[in-house]
Formats: sequence, structure tokens, C-alpha cells
Amino acid sequence: MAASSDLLPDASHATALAAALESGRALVERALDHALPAEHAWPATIHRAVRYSLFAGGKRIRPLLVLAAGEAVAGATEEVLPLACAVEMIHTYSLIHDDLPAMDNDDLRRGRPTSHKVFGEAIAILAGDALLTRAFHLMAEIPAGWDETRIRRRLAAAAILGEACGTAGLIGGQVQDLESEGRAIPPAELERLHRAKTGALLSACVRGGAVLGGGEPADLACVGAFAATIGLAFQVVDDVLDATEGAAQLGKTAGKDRAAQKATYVSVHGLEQARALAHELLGQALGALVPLGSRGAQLARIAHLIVERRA
Ligand code: GRG
Repeated sequence: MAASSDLLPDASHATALAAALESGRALVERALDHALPAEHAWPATIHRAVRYSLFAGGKRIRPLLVLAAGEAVAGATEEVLPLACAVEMIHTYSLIHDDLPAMDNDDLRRGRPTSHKVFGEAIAILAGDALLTRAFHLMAEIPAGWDETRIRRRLAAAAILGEACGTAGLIGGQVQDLESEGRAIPPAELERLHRAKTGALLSACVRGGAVLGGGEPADLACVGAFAATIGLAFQVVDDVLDATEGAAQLGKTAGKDRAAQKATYVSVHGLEQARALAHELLGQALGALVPLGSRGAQLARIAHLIVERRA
């Protein structure tokens, strides 16, 4: 069995990491392009708006997690690719809606003016809706001739995704986020908010990818433990970056959490403790992968990327 330290990247792994991430990203870019109507398809405005936000240079961490989770259970890439596209569509929808005047009212996202600034509020709302709808449409497009096992896996992954987007996940977290502005919340409530708003979708990427890849129950338990931990770590790091980096680096307005008096890991625990917690969570996540041996290497690399990123 591999020790968790075997999963830590050294210098020789850095090149492999960059190459593997780049080829994963290229695969996802092509699949996303293929999964959406062309920019000029009727009615062109909505497709321009959808593509404007989707192809604006996101890091694609969620689809990469889906691909890596499939790899961790020795699943085929073609089985997990629809989910990889669906999670990026859903993530982009949540960013478009989060930036709206009725929510965070932001002008900058992924280094560009936000959707509503370019297309107006109505089209921005519809672009988010279109992405959410297309994500589940894509998951439901089951090719003719599939056997029952593959259909069941696809349905199970769609259910995991649906739960993560709903009131127990993304939506619930966003509601609590809005209701927490300007008031101090206890650490347990903050953790619940972060796990719902950000962790749920990241966790669904990993668990859904493993289900689609045909993971055995023991493998699913490992990736499930990894998923819960890395999902929380992602948002802790996001809180740190919001407090420490500028807009040019982040591609979005910086320092917004403090300006909006949002409860974050930095405001509740302090910067150093938030950083320490992110590294503690990384250690736990890597530990959860140990039983998978080398199959978990790509998940481990992405976990490092999540915690050590600067944007
Ligand atoms: C409006 C339905 C709805 C939900 C909003 C996800 C969310 C809930 C709001 C987005 C704003 C925010 C700070 C979310 C936390 C998740 C997060 C850190 C998003 C940024 O993800 P990255 O860094 O972005 O992966 P890129 O652009 O690289 O894809």
C-alpha cells in the first residue's frame, strides 16, 4: 500500500502534472464546444452569452476532478466526460447568477466584464438557466444500446449532481451566504455554509466521476472521504485568496468578502489559521487516497493544485 507521502508531487512530478492537466483541459474544452449550440444558432444572443462566460478561461478544476476520479477507479474517460462538461456548465451558471445585481453585484469575472454588464440582466439570467438546463439534458442523453449497468451509473451520477445543486448544496449555501452578510456566525455554521456553497459541487465531481467509472464500494468510500475534505479546502483557500490577492491575479474583484462583511475562514479564524487549516485538510484528503495507490495520483495532484493555487 502507498503511504500518503508517496502521493506528494516532487519536481519530477511537476512536469507530468502540467502535461496531464493540459491534456485534460483540452479534452474538456473540445467536449464543451461540441455539447453546446454554435454561437450563431437561433437565437444567437443566448448562445453568445453562454459561450462568453463558459469560454472565459476558467481553471476547469471541477471537470479535471471528474476525469481524475474516473481514473482513480480505472474507469474509461468517455464514461465520465459528460459529467465533466455538466459540472463546468453548472459552475459557470452559478458564477453568472452570483454576479447579478440582486446577488453579489459584481463587474468582473474570469478577467472579463460580467455577463449582465455585457448582455444585460435578463440575458445573463437566461444564460445561467440555459447552462443549468443543458447540463442535465447532457446527462440524460443516453446512447441507444447501452446496457442497464451503464444507464444506472449515469442516473446515479445525475442524482448526485442534482442533490449538489439543490437546497442542500449550492442553492442552500448561497441562501445562507446572503443571510450571513454583516453578522458574525459561529465556526460550525460557517463550515456548513462552505460545504454547501462550494464543497457540494466539488464533492459531486469526485463521487460522480467514481460512480460513472464503475468504482467498487471500497473505492467509492475512499473518494467520498477525499471529496468532502477537498471541497471544504477549496473554499478555505478561496477565502484566503480573497483577502491576500489582487483583482489582476484573481480575475475578479478582490477583497469583496471584507467589504460585504461576509463571514469567511479569514474573518472567523484569522489568516494564518485559515492557511494552516487548508494544509491540514490537504493532508487529510491525501490520506483518504492512500488505499487507491497510484490510481489516486491524479486526484492527489489536483488536491495540491487546489490548496497551493494563487488564483
Ligand atoms: C447563484 C445558484 C447560485 C449559486 C451561487 C457557487 C456560488 C453559489 C457562487 C459563486 C461565487 C463564489 C465565491 C463561489 C464559491 C465557489 C468558488 C470559489 C468559485 C470560483 O471557482 P474557481 O476558482 O473559478 O474554480 P474558475 O473561474 O477558475 O472556474
